[in-house]
Amino acid sequence: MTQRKRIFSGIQSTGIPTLGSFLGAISNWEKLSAEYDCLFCVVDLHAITVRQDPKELRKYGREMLAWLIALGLDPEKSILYYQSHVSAHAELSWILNCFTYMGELNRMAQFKMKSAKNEENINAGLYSYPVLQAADILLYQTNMVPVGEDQRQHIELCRDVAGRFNKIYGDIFTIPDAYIPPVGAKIMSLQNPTEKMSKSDDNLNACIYLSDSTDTVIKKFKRAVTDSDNFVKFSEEKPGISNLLTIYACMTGKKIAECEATFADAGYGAFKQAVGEAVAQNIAPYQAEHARLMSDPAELDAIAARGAEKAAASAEKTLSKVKESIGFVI
Ligand code: ATP
Ligand code: LTN
Repeated sequence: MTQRKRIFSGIQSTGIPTLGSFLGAISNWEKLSAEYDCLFCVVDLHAITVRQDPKELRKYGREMLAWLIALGLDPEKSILYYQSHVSAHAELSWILNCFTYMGELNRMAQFKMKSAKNEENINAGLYSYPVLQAADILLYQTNMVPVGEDQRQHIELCRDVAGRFNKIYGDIFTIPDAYIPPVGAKIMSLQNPTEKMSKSDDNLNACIYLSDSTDTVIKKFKRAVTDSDNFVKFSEEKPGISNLLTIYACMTGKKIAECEATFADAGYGAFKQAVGEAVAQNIAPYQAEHARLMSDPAELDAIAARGAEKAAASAEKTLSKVKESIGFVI
């Protein structure tokens, strides 16, 4: 029997997941998990690159795990766990820091954006964030990393660092490919459609959280910023309407052209209402499942413990190979 290819992806426990992370990443995780050997990690070590309240961080950690399961990831088939439970991530990250150039990290768009937003706390962890991400991926000999468009640059860096390491020490790491969906890879803010929808946005109207009620979802779409020509068409000059068309297409499984045709004579009011309803309808069953899972935190912790045990066993194999190849006394 040939071995199944491996998938790894991660999500930060910095809040409730958004429609953006669902469409750009998690919905693909669910589809891919049938065919691949998967690890999905709640990356709490990454989360502390921005200051977090301890109670909130713990709450959002469990919340995120429950969301992943509610959204269709089966802990019996995929490995689900918290990054901080597997110490190999931090260990390999240190080692890879010594193989990553500052010039490479200086170019990272996410670092530039996050340091502009957190001027009072531009810490070394935020700077070397992509190195920890590379460690996450490389520890498991990952073949494919399903992420949104914003993570492309980090996966490229991971490939470069892995290639550099392999060139010096032999074939230690599998070089991973990014898996970025053709539609939905970058869902934009509802208030500023030239910026990514992000769960850490201060403007609550900018973002659909998967926990939002039907009323809230519909209200947020009604308030979504668009142009004023009232014509439902996908175009670079119409980022707001194009974003809503992308969301509607993802929710209904239709092609963008079909969606344009459906709303050709509708006007923005009716179109926004339809997008809101499609999203609310789509997320409602996940919310019910999430609530059920959250009612049993002990079971969630047990799932995470089993996940960490399996992940650690796999990570340890790569870490030992790395340590041996580098020349540490073993
Ligand atoms: P934060 O605001 O805390 O930095 P985030 O909302 O930007 O977080 P995560 O939730 O950590 O991002 O991202 C998890 C996954 O979802 C990543 O693969 C990321 O590329 C993807 N993703 C996040 N936001 C979007 C978006 N707006 N459109 C498409 N994919 C997204
Ligand atoms: N950086 C990602 C989260 C993340 C990740 C990973 C994604 C951490 N480690 C490994 C894929 C693979 C983000 O900000 N969304």
